Amino acid sequence: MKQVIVLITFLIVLSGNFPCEAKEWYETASFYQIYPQTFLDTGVNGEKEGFGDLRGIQQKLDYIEGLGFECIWLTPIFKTSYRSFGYDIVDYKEVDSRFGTNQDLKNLIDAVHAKGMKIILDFVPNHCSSDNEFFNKSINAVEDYDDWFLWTNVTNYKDEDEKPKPSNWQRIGGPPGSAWNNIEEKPERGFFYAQFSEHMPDFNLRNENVTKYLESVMKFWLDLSIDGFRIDAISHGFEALPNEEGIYPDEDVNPAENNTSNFNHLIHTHTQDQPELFDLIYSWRKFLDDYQVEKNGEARIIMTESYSSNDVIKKYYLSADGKHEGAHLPFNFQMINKIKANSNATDFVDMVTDWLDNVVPPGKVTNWVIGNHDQERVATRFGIERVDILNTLVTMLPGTSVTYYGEEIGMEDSCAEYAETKDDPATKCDTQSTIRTSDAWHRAPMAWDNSTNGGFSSAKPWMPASDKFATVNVKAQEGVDKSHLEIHRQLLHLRKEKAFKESDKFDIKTLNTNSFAFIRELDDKNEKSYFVIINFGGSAETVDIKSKFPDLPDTITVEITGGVSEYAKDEQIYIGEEFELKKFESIVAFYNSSMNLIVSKILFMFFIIICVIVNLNF
Ligand SMILES: [Ca+2]
Ligand SMILES: [Ca+2]
Repeated sequence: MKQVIVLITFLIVLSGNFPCEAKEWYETASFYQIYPQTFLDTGVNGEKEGFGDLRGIQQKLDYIEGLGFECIWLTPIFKTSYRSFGYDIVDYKEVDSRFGTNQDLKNLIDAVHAKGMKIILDFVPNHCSSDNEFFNKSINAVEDYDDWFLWTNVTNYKDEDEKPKPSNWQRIGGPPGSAWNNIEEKPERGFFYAQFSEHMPDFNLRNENVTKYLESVMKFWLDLSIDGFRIDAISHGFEALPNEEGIYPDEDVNPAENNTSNFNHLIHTHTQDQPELFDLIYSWRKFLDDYQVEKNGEARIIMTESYSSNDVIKKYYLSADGKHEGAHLPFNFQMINKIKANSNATDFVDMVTDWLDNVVPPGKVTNWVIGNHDQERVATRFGIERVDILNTLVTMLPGTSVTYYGEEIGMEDSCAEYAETKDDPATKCDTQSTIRTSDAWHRAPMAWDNSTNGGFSSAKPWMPASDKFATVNVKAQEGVDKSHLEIHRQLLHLRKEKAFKESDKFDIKTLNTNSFAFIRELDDKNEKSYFVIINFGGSAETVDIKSKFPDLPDTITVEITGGVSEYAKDEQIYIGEEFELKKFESIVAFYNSSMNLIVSKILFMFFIIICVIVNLNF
């Protein structure tokens, strides 16, 4: 028997084909985030009105698939009051008529699945629209609905205008102010809590009827074949309970933030990441896992949006005792939080290693995000010359990648006049601060070509197109060597290679002040492994790669480069000595260290033979 085990081990080692566990689709998928109202307007309701729709997305599926994306995430498309563009939901089970119908969504899901891709929806459990019938019933204290939201008549705090409030809790969106609001016509109802806007009251997630309803929403869309949910603003799900006198606890003032109008002026110990939140996430995970088993199918996933600290994000993944699974993919916002235009190589390496070593539990999957509908676009934040670098980083690091629509062509933020601002928080700001506080700028129409409004719509778009659309658009870059679009396409297709789907070894190190590099290596050296070199800095740097990565071969072969690089595909780079990286240069190269493998195989065979000879009991 012992000899048989030795022989099998011997053959596996010799073949280089190590058995590996099959991965679920989400573990390596590349996600494409679409903001539907600015993607493509097809005139779903008879004529174009400058508002994108589901049929527009379906029309562009060949484009999305051709780029190599594997999953689409749609920001909310449900019946909305349009004050927060979809995040204020009036009916969770109905597609808003501007986007189309439930049947249009079903058609889109089927078309996505026919291409072998996945599609997930946004799920907004923290709050709904103040126009939602549930809130209306709650205002009127209709039986069983009176405590669907957080109501109180107890006031223990006075705001800056000496007006009594239940506590000092602040809202996030728009101008600074209390998160507690009144209904003028119903003074007897007292105050209701709304983290984001008085038009978006927070649900009382301790009410089982509310969580049962939310679960029914998930089931509704799962039954329509949706593959999962991105869960919005979930860190705000629960708030601390009032004491026996009904008094809500004030939050402590943050001594590090003197600006009282900044949300971080308070330390949000009572309104974020409350203990009950994690049990709710674990219950959703179990619900989805049960659904998967019931349907005998692939994973239905949840991605959670939380900008919380590392220790808290760990709990989003897994309970402390390891017994309860949480979100499949808690969003990793480290690139957004920690990387600035003046970040250096150490910042990048620390950001990546800290996340992988200290946050992601063993066996769990990470993800990388550089932008979304709440952030300045990459080209606006870091400069157009860094677009390829950041797209390379997001797609080549281990785990899943998330790309916000338009980043593949290096789109910039729009720059609308104040009068053209539409979102609720921004319209309440003064014109000066609006320029940078409005999220609408990051949600400009997709630039398809240089026709009217970038080809998004012949009607006036709800947000003006970026003024760069005449040159920065899909048509201008399609098929053009070293365009952002073609580089992104190459990166996404390369991601499908074994080294990225299954890589066994990842190692990232600084090379110089602004240059860093990482490897994606397979134990099976019959396959290609990859080496990614990036200079984030605005000046050339000389790097000595072999001193940091001594096991690399002296020569590696270029696969993909960013736009500034002069290296061509399949060109050999000699890294046995120092060489110069251009400013903003990024290089993805491959190598095959099968020679090293042959040596290790011989050593292993030798070890086995010795073991058999001396008849060790192993
Ligand atoms: Ca439309
Ligand atoms: Ca809440």
